Amino acid sequence: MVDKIAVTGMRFYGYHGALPEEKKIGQRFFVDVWLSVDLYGAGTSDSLSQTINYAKIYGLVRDVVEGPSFKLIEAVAEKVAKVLLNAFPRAEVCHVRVVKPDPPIAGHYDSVSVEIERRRSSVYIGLGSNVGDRALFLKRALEKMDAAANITVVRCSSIYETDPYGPVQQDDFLNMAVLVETLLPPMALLMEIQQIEAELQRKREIHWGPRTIDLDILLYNQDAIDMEKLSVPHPEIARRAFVLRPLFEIAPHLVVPGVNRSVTDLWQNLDQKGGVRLWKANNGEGEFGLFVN
Ligand code: A4P
Ligand code: MG
Repeated sequence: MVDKIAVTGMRFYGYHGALPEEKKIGQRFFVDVWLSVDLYGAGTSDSLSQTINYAKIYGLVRDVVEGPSFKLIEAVAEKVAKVLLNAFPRAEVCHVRVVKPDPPIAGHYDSVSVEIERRRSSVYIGLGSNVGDRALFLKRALEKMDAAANITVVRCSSIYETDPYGPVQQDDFLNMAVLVETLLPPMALLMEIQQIEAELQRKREIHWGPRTIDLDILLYNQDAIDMEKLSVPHPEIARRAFVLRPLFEIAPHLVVPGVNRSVTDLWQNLDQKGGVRLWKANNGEGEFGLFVN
């Protein structure tokens, strides 16, 4: 998206800083923001309802910068991006620059600043459970994800009961897939879902073994991520019926980067489609379309 709304050179007086005198005396802060937003509708209709009101941008940024103090301008920038992306669903990307023109350091310089870019990301997450009250663990995990700051559950598949996949002899799983929208970058999202696993008594005893809840990041936008602790798309997607079946239900046209094939293509051409049974259909009723009593 190349269309942008910018408000630059906003000037405020705030109390952010690591030193006690910065918190007491305060200092000047300059802020620039750029929001990527499709402006075609506004440009052709000449209607304010088709765009983002820049007066509101100014007010929201002022409330953050003149509000409670942070130690770091990184934290100020992060809060500004979060507030703006939450306030304006039309904005896809938020670019923020926070400048301290008079920081308390000796020497000659113009200013210090940080610049960040945060975006709304679409992420598919696979859920699995084969210990205890399996449906309750899925439900709790969904509730915790939705309650987490910066994650919203957008769409859920039905729940499927699946034969255990892999070498470990264990009970059948309940599996499902969900689409979430998040402002978190990939590693922060992984940490968040691992925290939820821990809260739901997940123990890491046997690799591929029984678990109260397993949350895997299947896809993060169309990104390819190859880090020590995070591989996205999940490397096993294309081989696993218990992942492809629920994903096929909620995202049939989604293309899996790397293999460059759609979920429909992967599911329909999967050799081992067996061992996946519909356990509870998503009928659109109740919380997340599931879990009506
Ligand atoms: N990690 C790397 N990439 C990712 C990612 N995309 N999402 C790392 C989440 N985590 C990712 O995972 C080990 C490490 O993988 C994490 O610390 C993270 O840094 P884990 O969940 O602690 O260990 P695990 O679950 O035993 O291993 P793994 O490889 O995640 O196993 P899977 O792939 O989750 O498979 N059969 C059925 N029918 N249904 C199931 O749900 N699940 C498994 C486990 C086996 N058989 C199953 C099912
Ligand atoms: Mg896992």
